[in-house]
Amino acid sequence: MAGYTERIRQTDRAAAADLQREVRANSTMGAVLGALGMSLAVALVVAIVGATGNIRAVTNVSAPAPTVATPADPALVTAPTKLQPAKPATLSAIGASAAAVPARIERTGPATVDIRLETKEVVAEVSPGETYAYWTFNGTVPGPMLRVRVGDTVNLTLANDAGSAWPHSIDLHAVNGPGGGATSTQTASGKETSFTFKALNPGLYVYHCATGPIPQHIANGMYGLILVEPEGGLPAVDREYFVVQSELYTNAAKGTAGHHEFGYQKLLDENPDYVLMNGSVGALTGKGAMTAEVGETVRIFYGVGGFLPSSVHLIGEIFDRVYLEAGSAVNTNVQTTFVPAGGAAMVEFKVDVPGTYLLVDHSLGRLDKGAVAQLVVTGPEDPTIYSGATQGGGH
Ligand SMILES: [Cu+2]
Repeated sequence: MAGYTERIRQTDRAAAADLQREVRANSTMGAVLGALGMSLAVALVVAIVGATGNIRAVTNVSAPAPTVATPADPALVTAPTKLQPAKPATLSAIGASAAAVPARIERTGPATVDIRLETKEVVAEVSPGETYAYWTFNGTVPGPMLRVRVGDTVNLTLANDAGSAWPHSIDLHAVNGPGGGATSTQTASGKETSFTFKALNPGLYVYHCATGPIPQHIANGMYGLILVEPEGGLPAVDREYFVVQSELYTNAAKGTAGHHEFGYQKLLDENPDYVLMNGSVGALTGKGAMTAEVGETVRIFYGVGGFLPSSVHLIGEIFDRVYLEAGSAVNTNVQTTFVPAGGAAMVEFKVDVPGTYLLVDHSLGRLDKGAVAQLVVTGPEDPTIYSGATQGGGH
């Protein structure tokens, strides 16, 4: 064993000596280069010339990188640190109230229904001190929730405000017909158009503007929901709310004071600055929160008006029933339901315990971009169901 150990020591000493020689050589080379004022790149060229004598190789190695053309509008690519000042808001609030759901349809047969919508371009705060030029249906984001019954004949009129800089239109996913109505409703400012459709399929559908560039019109706020009630109507519940998730793609991050301009490159990259429920930061929290009493059943009509699919989750509750993709199939006992872009879901649940519940997209980074709503439940506690604190964290 002693002989073996000694061989190891000798090997170690030899390796240490090699290492010391290498370090000395490198520091000598560094000192020489430093004294000659040579950069490492130049030294590399010298080394290659020395090794190969090939001037062409040197030319290739030392050639500068190809010049990349400067983008025409750097603001679309690089977020400025400072924005133009916030613009005066033309509306006090842009976000539609979650409670603005039309009443349940009680009639037992189909009817002819007249719906009139007005497209309007406005400036509003997405958050205090942060303004954005929204494009809207009826001056809110999302646009108003519409409610008809299967078999109804719908006469839809679209008026475009005289102050609009752009033409607008409407494509309702509830329509069977070309463009969902968009081919009939390309409407110049100050004009109006109309078309008629029969609501053949029950369910909850997204509607949106379909005037080019369509992604820009949608991103600026032009979407909403239309419910086509089934025969006999949806089951009665105590409360109904509607929530539409969407994004804003601007030229600065959420929280940057000033006027945010539309940022098309961020839309292409699917990298929004804001992810919102009902159009603005905090639209559905605090004074805008949904409310319910212990023991009540709640239905939320949930749509995705923007481009990011959503994993809809109510922290501390379980959806007793989910109308998958807002069609006719019902799943039960669901923790998180998936809503695709341009799609919707209807969720129903009974609230058992008082407290503040957060409705989120479980891609939770989006919470910091604004995607959160509150449901405030009041009433007596029930320690047989839950005996812990009723306020505080979660996730
Ligand atoms: Cu539009």
